[in-house]
Amino acid sequence: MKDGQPSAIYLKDYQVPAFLIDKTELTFDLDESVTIVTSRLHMRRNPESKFRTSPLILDGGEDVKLIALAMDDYQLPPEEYRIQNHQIIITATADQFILTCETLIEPQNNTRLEGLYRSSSMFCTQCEAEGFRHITYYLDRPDVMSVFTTTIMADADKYPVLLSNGNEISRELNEDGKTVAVWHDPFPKPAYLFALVAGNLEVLEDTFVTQSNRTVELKIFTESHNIDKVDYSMDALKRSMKWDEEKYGREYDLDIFMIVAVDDFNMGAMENKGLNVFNSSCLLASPKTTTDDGYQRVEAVVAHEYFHNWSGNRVTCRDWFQLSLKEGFTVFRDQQFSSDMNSPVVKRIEDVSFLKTAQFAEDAGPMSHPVRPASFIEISNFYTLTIYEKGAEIVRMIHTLLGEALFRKGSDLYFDRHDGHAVTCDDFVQAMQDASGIDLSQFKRWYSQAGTPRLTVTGDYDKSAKTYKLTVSQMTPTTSNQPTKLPLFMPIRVGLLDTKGQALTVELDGESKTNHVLTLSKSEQVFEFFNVDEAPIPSLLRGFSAPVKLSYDYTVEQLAVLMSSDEDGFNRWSAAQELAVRELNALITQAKRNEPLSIESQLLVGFKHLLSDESLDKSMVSLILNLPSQAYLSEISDEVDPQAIKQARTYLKQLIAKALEQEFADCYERNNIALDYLPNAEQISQRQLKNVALSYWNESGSIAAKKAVLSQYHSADNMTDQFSALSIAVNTDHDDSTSMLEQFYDQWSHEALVVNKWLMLRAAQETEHGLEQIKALMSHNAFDLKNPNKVRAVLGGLGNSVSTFHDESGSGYAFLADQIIVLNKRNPQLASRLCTPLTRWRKMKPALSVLMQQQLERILMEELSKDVFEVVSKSLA
Ligand code: B3K
Ligand code: ZN
Repeated sequence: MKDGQPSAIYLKDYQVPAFLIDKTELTFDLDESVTIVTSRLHMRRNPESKFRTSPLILDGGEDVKLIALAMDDYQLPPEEYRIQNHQIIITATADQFILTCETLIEPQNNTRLEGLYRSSSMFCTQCEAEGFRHITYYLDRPDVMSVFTTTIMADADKYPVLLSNGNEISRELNEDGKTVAVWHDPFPKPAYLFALVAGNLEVLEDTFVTQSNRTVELKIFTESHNIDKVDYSMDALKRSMKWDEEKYGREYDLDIFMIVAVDDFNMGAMENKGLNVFNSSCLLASPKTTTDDGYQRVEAVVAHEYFHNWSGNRVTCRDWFQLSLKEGFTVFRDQQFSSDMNSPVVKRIEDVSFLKTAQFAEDAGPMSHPVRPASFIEISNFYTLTIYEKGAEIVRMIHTLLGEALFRKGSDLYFDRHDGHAVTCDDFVQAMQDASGIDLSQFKRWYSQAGTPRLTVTGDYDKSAKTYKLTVSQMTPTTSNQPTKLPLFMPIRVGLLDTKGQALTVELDGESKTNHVLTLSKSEQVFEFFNVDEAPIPSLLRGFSAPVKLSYDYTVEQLAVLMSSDEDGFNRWSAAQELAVRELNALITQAKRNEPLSIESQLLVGFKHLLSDESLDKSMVSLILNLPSQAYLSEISDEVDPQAIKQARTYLKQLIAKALEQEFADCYERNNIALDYLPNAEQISQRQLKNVALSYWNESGSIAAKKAVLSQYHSADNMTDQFSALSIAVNTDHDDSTSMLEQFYDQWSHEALVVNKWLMLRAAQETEHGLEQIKALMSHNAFDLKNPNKVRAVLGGLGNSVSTFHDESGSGYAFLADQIIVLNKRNPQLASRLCTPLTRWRKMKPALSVLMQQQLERILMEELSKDVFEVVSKSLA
């Protein structure tokens, strides 16, 4: 960092705003060269602020030019205000006044993709968290809630669609050929929920009748070539609206709900009031262009953004430290929704597997932070897995502790009590406590303490007394800035099995059943079960009832029993993972020592059984067959050797593939049935199993399998099957992989989202000249540095390629650092996200660690955005 270093802001310094804005009237005169924004802010001093004479300070950005400033129609001369650090400071103000502010912005030059910018031929906005200040000067903080009226003027031919939040209250054509549309949103909201869209767009329309019988208009807008791909999103939206009424009693409140798809977008989607803006990758779906995973993502994101209408918009965050108030709760809600729409156990396994791979890694790294952080330099860096996924786990634990009925009582109280207000995580927990009568004071530590707790469990059976004692101890390793950790309050769901896998009905605290919830609150606690007829196998942390790392010294035989018989589906998967991890770790150790790899795999018997038993859930079987990922094995390693992990995974997969070649072939053939594509749970699980089986079968080296890969690739009528076959071919150096890749590009070059999949697959390819390939991709016609999806496809793909990224010369790291340095100026949010793989440097084997560190140090020498500076400097600290 060359000049002065950006400084952190702290939760402990929070003050209520000195001024409020009751009404916000905005006028946008949109144009391709300059856009003029005029605001009329109806302001008054906040009676709750103790600072009765403090100056008015409005946030702005380096890209906003002030043209005129007036107070109650009196033009302020330059000596009556000053601009400092992009803020306007006005020392003398009345207690109540109207501030008029005219600013000039250039959306066409906005490459940061926050504020107002252009994507393709449209104008669109992204204001969360602090984008609004790049549009005009404002009190850009979530606890300033205002009623917005927005006037949009734009060329009628080029921009027939003009949208903002709320309802359209008028629309007319000016004599200069511009349309003037006025939108009014009756619900007070913070500026981060403001949105504007202008473009030449097509629309899919539908309606939804709410539980109180109001008809809501639903509109999804896209560019014309994509309008055939939003039927599924519309369906998901209607299902979400219904589900939120039934599950949470939440009804939609405006007369219209709109979604717009844009191509250039920094994240997945944004919940602006009444006008959600989506990355097209999270909205568009069609069988031929979208995989099953893509469909499920669309369903989840549509639901997530819709659910924010209550958990985020009607009740919002007091300050950005409370981000998880809306994100953790809304992720929990979208997880529940997807679980209800599909298979609960499969959904849980997928979510936990993601949490344990990515959030646990974040929690153990230099950016580790509590779910309610105590400080930050750049809030955009805190849209993290900890805020979202761990935040959702915290809400899930409350749900487990309270049970369904009391949890609903708590959420009703929360929404009623805080409707229209900006509140804190404590307010959420308090509502849950008040509604249930359950003391959650110790539980609140989950919000302030970072790091993943470790649980160690031992069991002690007393044959004569028929009792079984479980001793559970917890400890959370220190994380940056938090040397001491206190014990946490958490639910641990457990059951006991006999040696054949039958559930034992046992007594705890006077209750006899097969499934108990223990509440752990101390560093060490003993739980005693009665009427235990034989020495049991404990099934611990069922459903992953708390986000912890658990260790219990199971024998291989016990794991095999859990894997085949536990009544808890999640723990069946978990036991299989544990077995696979043990074998992979043994192989990784051999690889690290340069020994020949060899193992007697205990997985074969279980896998053989899974492949032959047609009564089992196909998704579950697929999930169990998938070996722990490269990323997960890295997360659980003390010292990461990427090449050794890759070698171990390949070895074990081939060993299983060869031993069970016939079983995989049969399983593939049985499930390779032509179907009219539907993205439902039944079909998805069938395709999932078929493609996992094909992947193993191909790994066995069988010629028939190679033919099957090629034949599936060419005959597939849906993207799931086509892309699975292509990925299998590319990742195993199939003789036809080059021609398949070429054919794929030719077939899909007109579909941006499919091309992105192709970019990612090629970028992640394990080849000798990987870096040349990456460079060629970045100069390919299909690449565009302005489009975050494409950048993530190529540079994310690079991060996944062991041979290219972790090349021992350090060339992969240096290349990524080069790109971060370029993007740091164009799009700081994107640049900062791309740093993640380098931030893991301390855990890498020494030869690689030092090379990563050097690149971080090189980045730090540059003139950096706050975003990149924060991540890189914290990583090196
Ligand atoms: N709330 C937005 C995320 C905004 C990210 C800003 N850098 C999407 C979501 O979580 O629903
Ligand atoms: Zn969200």
